[in-house]
Amino acid sequence: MAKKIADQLIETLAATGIERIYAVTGDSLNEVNEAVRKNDKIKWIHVRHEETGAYAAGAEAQLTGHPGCCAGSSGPGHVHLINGLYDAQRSGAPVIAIASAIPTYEFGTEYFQETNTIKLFNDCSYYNEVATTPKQFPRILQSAIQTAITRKGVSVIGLPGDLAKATSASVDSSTHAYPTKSEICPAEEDLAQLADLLNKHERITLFCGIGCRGAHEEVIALSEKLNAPVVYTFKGKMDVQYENPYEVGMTGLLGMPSGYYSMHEAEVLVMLGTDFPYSAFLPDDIKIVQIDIKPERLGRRAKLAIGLCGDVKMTIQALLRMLNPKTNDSFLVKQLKRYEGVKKDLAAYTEDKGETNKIHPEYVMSEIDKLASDDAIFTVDTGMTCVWGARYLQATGKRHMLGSFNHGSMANALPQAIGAALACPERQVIALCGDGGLSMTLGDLQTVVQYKLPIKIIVFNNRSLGMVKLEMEVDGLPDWQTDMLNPNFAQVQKQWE
Ligand SMILES: Cc1ncc(C[n+]2csc(CCOP(=O)(O)OP(=O)(O)O)c2C)c(N)n1
Repeated sequence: MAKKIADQLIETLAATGIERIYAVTGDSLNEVNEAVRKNDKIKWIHVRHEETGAYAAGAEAQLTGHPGCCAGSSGPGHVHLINGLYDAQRSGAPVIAIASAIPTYEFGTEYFQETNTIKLFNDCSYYNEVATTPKQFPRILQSAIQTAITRKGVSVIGLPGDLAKATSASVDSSTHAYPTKSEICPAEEDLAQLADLLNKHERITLFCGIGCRGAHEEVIALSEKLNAPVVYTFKGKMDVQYENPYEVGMTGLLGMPSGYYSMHEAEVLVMLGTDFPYSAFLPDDIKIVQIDIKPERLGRRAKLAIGLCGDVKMTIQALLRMLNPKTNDSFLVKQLKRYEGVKKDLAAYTEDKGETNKIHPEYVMSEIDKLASDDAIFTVDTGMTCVWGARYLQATGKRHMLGSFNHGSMANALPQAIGAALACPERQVIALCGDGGLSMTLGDLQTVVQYKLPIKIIVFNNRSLGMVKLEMEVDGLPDWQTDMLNPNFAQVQKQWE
């Protein structure tokens, strides 16, 4: 029997290794739903809000490195995907989004549920096309997958309902994608210039981002050779902090004085795999070096003495043999001592002060850190939960922490936990939610129940939009419209079970 376009789509996605499509079915998406029903390699995950599906697909991609997939039906269905897709795009998560659409013969007539998906998704994707003919579809699909996996971001395929049920056609171009892996290292003479700079200065600090993933040993070797304190970003924390005698904490809005001063009291700051967006926290009177796999990022946060394009692991491996080991460790010792003081101050918030009917969130977070398994996946909502997570959840080398770190959207923790629990069923998943955040995607508590996902959901119920309340206080504004009347969240979940 002739294959439909919808079947061709699902077979190709399955062959790419995609195991789930997060979606809410309906109208033009029903053919895709039916194709999934007939295919035993791929599952339909029926979320209650498409935004949840996009976040869950992004979480899968961030944890596994393989593309995630989500879908939304015509108009409002795919409009709902957008916040999660922005987050995936900003997080470097390969995600394929199927935006099903009105029939091709109605395009441009202000038809029921009509949107222009190319205009709609342009700012949150690397690839964004609408297929209109059977000959064109497999080429668009292949390009979408190829782009998502190589550029690490979102690809959107507009799929009109009439095309989804049309008979597929064969094409001469490839029907599958080619995952690529390149080894990128700066040129020898550029590394020699960097080595010369580092050999000439005494006080050097490393500032490590998520680009240091997989380069733990190399980062430690570099800091050891240079007696350099290691500061890290929130995104880099889980990959850098553990078994690291040189770490002095984070910097930035959620950071610590030890991280800040280690960077500001240095002579040279080496930024490794970080595009940390807050320039105000970077020193402007010392030499800054930036090494990043994406050369377009070089210099956009600070004036650089040297900017190099390279993979962190390979670059450090090549650099190490050019460096003279430092003998003076006074700068490092000073920063580590300051960090000890910071850790003591942070621990003070977790002490039991004997108060009744009050649980301090710092205490809760530090207890969660102790109780969580060695390879737990934490998801943290944007808001104060991020602050407590940044400070009290410790890296082990096997744990992961997901948040909406670049897009900064509320209500990410529960949806990301759903993706994490489905993609990594053998691992403990802990969603750390704000009450504002959880309320936004409350309906998807039911997705957790429906799929029997063993997610531990903790709600930091301060009955307010806490972080914004704080922002208002800091800005001298009257606190206004931040209080919330909440349900008993545990009861909500129980009633639905
Ligand atoms: C979708 C969205 N809306 C608004 C904001 C602005 N914002 C940032 S944090 C925050 C408060 C979060 O409140 P809650 O989830 O209760 O967490 P808390 O800070 O109280 O821990 C708001 C409104 C945002 N980042 N994202």
